[in-house]
Order: sequence, then C-alpha cells, then structure tokens
Amino acid sequence: MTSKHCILLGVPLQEGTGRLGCDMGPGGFRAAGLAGALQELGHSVEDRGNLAPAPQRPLGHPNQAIKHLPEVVAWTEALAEASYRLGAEGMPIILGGDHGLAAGTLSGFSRRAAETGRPFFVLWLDAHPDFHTLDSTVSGNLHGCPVAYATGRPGFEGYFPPLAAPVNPENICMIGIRSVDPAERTALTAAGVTVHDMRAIDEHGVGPLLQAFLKRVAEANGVLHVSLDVDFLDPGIAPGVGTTVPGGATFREAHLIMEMLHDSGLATSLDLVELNPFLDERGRTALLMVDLVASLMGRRVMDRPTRAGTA
Ligand code: B3U
Ligand code: MN
Ligand code: MN
Repeated sequence: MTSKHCILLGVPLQEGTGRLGCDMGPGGFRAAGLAGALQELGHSVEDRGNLAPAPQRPLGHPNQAIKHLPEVVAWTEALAEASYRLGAEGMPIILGGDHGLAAGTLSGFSRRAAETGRPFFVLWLDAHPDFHTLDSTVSGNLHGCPVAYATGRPGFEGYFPPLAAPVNPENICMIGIRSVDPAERTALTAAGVTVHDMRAIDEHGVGPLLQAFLKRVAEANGVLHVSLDVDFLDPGIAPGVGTTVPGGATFREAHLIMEMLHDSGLATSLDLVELNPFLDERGRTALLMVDLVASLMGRRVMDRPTRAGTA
C-alpha cells in the first residue's frame, strides 16, 4: 500500500446552513480519532489546525432570502487559497464545516490541477446536488450553492472570488442524490452533470455506477476530489447532521465506495462536511465518518484480490 502524507485542515464554517453546530465539526472528527486511524494505516499525518476566514466586506444581494453572504465569501476566499497550496503538499483532508466550504475546495484544487495540466474530476456524495445560484436559492442557505459557483454558473461574479479554473460539469459525478429543487434539476441536466440518484443505486448498485466513473477518471489521467456530505448516509446510521433525508446510502454502500476509491488510487483530496456534533448521538456519526475515511485510505477486511481493483 502506498502511504500518503495526509494534511488535516479544519474549516469551522456554519453560516452556510440554517442551523448552528457545524462549527464543532472539526473537533468532532479529531475526537473520533481521525489522525490515529490514518497513522495506523501507515500514513503520515499533519494537523494544520483550523483555518480562519479572510476579512469580511459588506455585500448586499437582490435575493433577500440569502443568509450570511459576507461570511461565506470570506471563508471561500481563505479556503480557495489554502486548498490551492495544500494540493501541492500531500493529500488534503478538509474537516468541515458545512458544504458551503466546497466553494473554496473545488476552486482551489481545480486551479492546482489545471497547473499540472491534468483534468479535474469531482465525486459528490450527498443527498443534495448543491447546484443553486445566488439567484435561484429559495432557502438562502449558501451550502446549497457551491457546485454552481465552482462550475462557473452565472451570478456569482462580484460576490465570490473569480475562478482560475472553473470545474467542467461533465467531470462531476453525484451519487446518493434524493433531494433536488426544481431549478437545480433543470440546470443539472443542461450542464451535463452525472447524477446517480437513489433509484439508480437501487437498480444498478453503487459498484457499477462508481466503476464507470473511475474508469473515465483513470483514462483521462485525471485528478479526483471527493466531497462527502454526512447526509449522503442514511439518517439511521448518521444522525449527526442538520439536513437528514430518509433513504440514504447504507453502511455497506458507503464503505464499498470508499474501498473502490482506495483500490483506484485516484483520490487526491477529500472534504468531510456537514457533521453537526450537537445533533450526533454519542459521536456515532463522527466515528462512522472516520471509519469511512479509513476505508478510503486502505483499511480492508482481508488482503485478497478484489473485483473493483481488477475490473
Ligand atoms: N436544496 C435545498 C436543500 C439543501 C441543500 N443542501 C442542503 N440542503 N444541505 C437548499 O436549501 O438549497
Ligand atoms: Mn451538501
Ligand atoms: Mn446534503
């Protein structure tokens, strides 16, 4: 197994959600033993502590529903820069924080990939596509917008930082989707994002769906960022999140995805987002997320050839 240099960075952003508590997410992942789990697998770990946002400036937007625009923009500015730098240093693991932080990670890692001349791909594991623009969001919660921003959809100019390398929507694969607003549905299809909703998982299984995407990434010699939202998982196994949606990924589906990602050797960066320790039950969601990261980073039940690794 190739050992990696894992760089942990906490991003205690919570203003992108409608409720408080995600700011405790980084602490939750640390308390659940993330660093130790990675070290046990033979990786080196460097915890860079928590990021601070850039200075805020006043920002008004005609969409009155929008909440905390100056705060989310300030975090995006800081994290886009940090992600760009960390992308050259090892395997960044971003400890959220709400999913609004992906505005920063997607833009920063994409910019890094563009400099190396390799295409940038995203695996988006989430109940939601987070594909709203500032104009289309109805809830006004900006964690519903990062993918639209990072792919260069219009309306973010003058608010969010300019994109050095917009993400190609055709290089994004979403799995686990089961809560999509009408404006998002139309835009996702038009943009060419691959969306595997829960029905697709039921009909085909996560294995073949993910394998097809990984094949594309490998054939393009791509760089792969994985963004894992806690609400991708079924609320029965992962209650520690503000936006539970019934009918999510099972324990085994989630682990299989992580194991296949490991076997592919393609993942170069990871977001762990939306953990809300205030809503968790004795840390079980944080512990499950840490176990999933361990599967992604090489933990396996038996050393044996696997179908995913040989397909
Ligand atoms: N699409 C809805 C719901 C939502 C998006 N992301 C989360 N919830 N976590 C919205 O608020 O934009
Ligand atoms: Mn999300
Ligand atoms: Mn979600």
